[in-house]
Amino acid sequence: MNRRLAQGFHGDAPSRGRAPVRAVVALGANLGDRVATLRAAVADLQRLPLTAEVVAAPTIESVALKPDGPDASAPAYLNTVALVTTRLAPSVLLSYLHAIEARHGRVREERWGDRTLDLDLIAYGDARSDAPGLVLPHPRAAERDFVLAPWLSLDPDAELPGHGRVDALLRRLRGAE
Ligand code: PH2
Ligand code: MG
Ligand code: MG
Repeated sequence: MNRRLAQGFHGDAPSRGRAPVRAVVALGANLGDRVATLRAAVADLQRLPLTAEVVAAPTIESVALKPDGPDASAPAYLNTVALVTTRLAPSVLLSYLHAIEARHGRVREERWGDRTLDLDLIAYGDARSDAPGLVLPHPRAAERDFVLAPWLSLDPDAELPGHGRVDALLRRLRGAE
């Protein structure tokens, strides 16, 4: 795709002078006032330094996915995706995402436990990374309808680096259900 975007990944290099990169952020909430929390989190993204053009998809409701599969007895999620054009390094952006989660009362306890807010960095331009704590693209994005569908609604030509077109991934996922 875009070489400048691919070159945007430089670990912890200083932010100044970086080319803007389009990052994909998935938002989810299944506790508290989900609508208000997601709205506030998108506003927080819009206030990030070195960041412009935050566009969020309409929210969708989805059954909570737990390590053993979907769990209809858990509170349902509201999910959305935001496209964020940023000059922040990926590790810095991720730190800001964690800070926004913490500001909205996120407590890190059990894996995939219920939460007031979850922000996942799904993709950062074309970057691929196996760095612990910063795997890019997000390792489970290709299997998540609640990530792919809102993303596709914002960008009909979206591609998940290393996995191909999001529309094809979503069709395959839905066909497999
Ligand atoms: N996030 C999880 C675990 N399970 N289920 C839904 N429906 N939506 C989520 O955003 C979600 C989930 C951990 O990241
Ligand atoms: Mg998540
Ligand atoms: Mg997360």
